[in-house]
Amino acid sequence: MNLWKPDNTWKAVDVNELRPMAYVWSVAAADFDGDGRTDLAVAYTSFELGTWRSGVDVLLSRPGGYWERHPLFAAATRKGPVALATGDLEGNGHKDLVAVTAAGETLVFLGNGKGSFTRQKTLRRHSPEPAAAPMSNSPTSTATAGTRWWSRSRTSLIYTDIARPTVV
Ligand SMILES: [Ca+2]
Ligand SMILES: [Ca+2]
Repeated sequence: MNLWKPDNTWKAVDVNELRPMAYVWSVAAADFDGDGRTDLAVAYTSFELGTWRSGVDVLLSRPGGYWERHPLFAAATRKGPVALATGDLEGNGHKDLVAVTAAGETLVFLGNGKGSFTRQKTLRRHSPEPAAAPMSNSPTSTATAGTRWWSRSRTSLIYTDIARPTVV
């Protein structure tokens, strides 16, 4: 991570709280717990103890250059979250998180402003599929073509609704 300094240079610092043996696909930065310090959300795929897992960790910034790691989501798959964005989806002043998985699913996590999130289970379908068709939230499942289309459509909606999404 690179920190901007007053003399217009960058200072590279290590984030030791990242998972070992993990690929980091995406990072989103915002103050998730309202303490004035910018926190991080990290989408990763790890290979620990012989098992592939994908997920999202929230790293809350603490004084002294430390980060408090809070696992937010994990699944035993390599097709988990690969992209993250943050914004206030319902306008309650608390930063929320949106993750898009390699399987084309959209995961929405609503923040409580104190560093915790609740996963939004029910997403409104915006596809030509019958309304009665079940929509899976499992990142290990195979999404139908209609679901993929919906996810992409919803993702672009989110990206355009948020004034300045933080996407890396
Ligand atoms: Ca914070
Ligand atoms: Ca919110």
